Amino acid sequence: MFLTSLQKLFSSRKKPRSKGYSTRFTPRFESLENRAVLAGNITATLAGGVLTLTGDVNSNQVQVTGLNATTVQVQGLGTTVNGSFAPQNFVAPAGLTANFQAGNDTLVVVNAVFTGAVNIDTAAGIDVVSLVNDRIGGAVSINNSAAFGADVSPDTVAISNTTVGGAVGISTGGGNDVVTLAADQIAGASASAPATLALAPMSIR
Ligand SMILES: [Ca+2]
Repeated sequence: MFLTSLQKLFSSRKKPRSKGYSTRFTPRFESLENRAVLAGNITATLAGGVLTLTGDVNSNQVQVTGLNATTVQVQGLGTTVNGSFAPQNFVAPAGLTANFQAGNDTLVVVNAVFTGAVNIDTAAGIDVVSLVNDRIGGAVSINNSAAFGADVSPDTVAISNTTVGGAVGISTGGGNDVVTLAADQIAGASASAPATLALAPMSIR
């Protein structure tokens, strides 16, 4: 009885579709991700063992992903890399240097292995730097240089599940910035441990 009522309910809501309806109007959806912003271009080069990412004055967004122990992939997120939206692989970079100039820039580095140093300069703008699950043999420097005007914007820096062989220096400039360190190993000391010693190699200015 109940089922029969349900069946009637649904069958009554079926209305005959006029012929040709499905071909009369075909909505097209364009990817918002690609349309949202033309977020400039990042030049990626590997020279002298250092992968260098150089942004422009636009808001650059890019992710660096370690595919294995030696290969990293650079993928623009709305931003082109060397003029292309296609991911690009770089083999055996020992270190990473990023200069993103002005704009609201985002750099995410995931699962990457670098035997050397990581130096990131996001300059002015509302910038986001995130290091996740990386193995970095050298030091890590993250700062906002004044080369493109004094930084007064809120920036976000997060380093999690990452091992750093050297010191970690973070300078986020002006603005209400948020720096988060979680479950990291810095110069052999655990940053997650509730000890002053764990934070000794780190500077936040
Ligand atoms: Ca930029």
